[in-house]
Amino acid sequence: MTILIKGGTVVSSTGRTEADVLVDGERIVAVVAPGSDLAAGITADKVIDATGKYVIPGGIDAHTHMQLPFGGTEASDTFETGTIAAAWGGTTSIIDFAVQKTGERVEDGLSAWHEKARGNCAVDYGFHQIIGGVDEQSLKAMETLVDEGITSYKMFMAYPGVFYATDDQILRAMQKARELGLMTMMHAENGPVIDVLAEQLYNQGKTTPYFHGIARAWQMEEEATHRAIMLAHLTDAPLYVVHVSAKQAVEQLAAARDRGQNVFGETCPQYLYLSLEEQLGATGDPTWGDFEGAKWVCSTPLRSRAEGHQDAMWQGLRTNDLQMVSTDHCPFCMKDQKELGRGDFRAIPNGIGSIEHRMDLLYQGVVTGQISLERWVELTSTTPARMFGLYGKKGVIQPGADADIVVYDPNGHTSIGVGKTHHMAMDHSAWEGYEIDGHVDVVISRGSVVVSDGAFHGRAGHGQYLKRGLTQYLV
Ligand code: DUC
Ligand code: ZN
Ligand code: ZN
Ligand code: ZN
Repeated sequence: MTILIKGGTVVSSTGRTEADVLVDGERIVAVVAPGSDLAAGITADKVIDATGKYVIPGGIDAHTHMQLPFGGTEASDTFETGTIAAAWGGTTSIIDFAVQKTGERVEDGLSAWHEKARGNCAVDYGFHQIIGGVDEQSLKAMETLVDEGITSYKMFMAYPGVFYATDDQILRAMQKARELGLMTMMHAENGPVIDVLAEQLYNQGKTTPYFHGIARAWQMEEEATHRAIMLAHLTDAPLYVVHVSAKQAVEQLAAARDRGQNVFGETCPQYLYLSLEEQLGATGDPTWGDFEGAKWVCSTPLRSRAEGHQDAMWQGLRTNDLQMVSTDHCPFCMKDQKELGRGDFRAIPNGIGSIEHRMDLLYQGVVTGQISLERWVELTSTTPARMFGLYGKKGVIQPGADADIVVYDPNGHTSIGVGKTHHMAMDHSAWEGYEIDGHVDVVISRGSVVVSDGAFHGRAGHGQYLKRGLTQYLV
């Protein structure tokens, strides 16, 4: 099967050009100037008219949690529903986190994750490995990850009793990672301090979702980010800080990068657009809020707009002190899930679902002049591919690359909300009512048209496991 995408503007991280794109089977085979002899000679089984539209490499969401057991329940998107929602939104690859729980063997955690995903994904998928317990066994197991195509692993400075790693454990893991070439990913929040603050608030009767954000103070994100950076400096290990939300954490990343350290940061749509004030405002009670606020409980938390955190995230994206935008897609329904924390914000499962909207939401940054069109592609596809060892196959439109392509209509429109464009397995949307200038028109995953004409044509099982190489982003 050959597909010709004709008349569009092909956008890469470095520029844009009018070009026709020819797909043969699962790969891109030619990118040619329109009107050229070469273009005139091309015939294809299927022609997609992209006139007036952008032709971009499929999105790569490098931070998702399908079916994650967490907070006494399990993230509500399966690999099937979550990757179908991804496809709808122009994301053609995800990197999910396989979990080794404390006390479990890394190999067992990983094979359980393969079991969940295999045969169920609508788009391609890879894994990072969560190391939930650093000991001799797990350090040894890290040695096998590269062969499994897993070249990054994550630790948590938060969640004592669940995933939490102490500084001495982090040091050992980073030393091992340095030896193996693995990228260390860090959830950088000081969990033990946050848990004390949360308990104190609870004991004062401050039990609504709003206090989740108060307890998870920016000081404890800045502090943990700094500590992680120093441990990375000491061990000469590259470091990738996930879900950065505090302005002060960006400053820590910027300072480390100015020193020449291989330190990187990711933010998420929620930290660009949503704030603690709006979380409160969306509830009935202007002082402490009510349970509605649970929809926006995630960690790191939404932060104060008055303090300038959202502006700092956009600035970090422009200055390249933040390199990527992933979702941290971790969906929970209100019913039976978020509701576990009614009366005690500490028991609300943490997470927001955004996998379907990342490309659209970030495109609004282009519309409002916060980032360039090229930077949009870089943040959502090209850098994720380079950062996590997929570049060439993914993240770029060029001959030889997988035919993961999105035709994006800048003149289209997308209304976000349950009952509108919503395919995630959630009974609400953190993005309800958002109106998007722009529209994901056609999505091609490894040569198959999975979304077009407002319909899903893909299937669970089309998505293949991505064995990733080492990071290609180091200086
Ligand atoms: N943050 C979330 O919001 N959900 C899952 C885990 C995390 O760190
Ligand atoms: Zn995290
Ligand atoms: Zn996460
Ligand atoms: Zn459209």
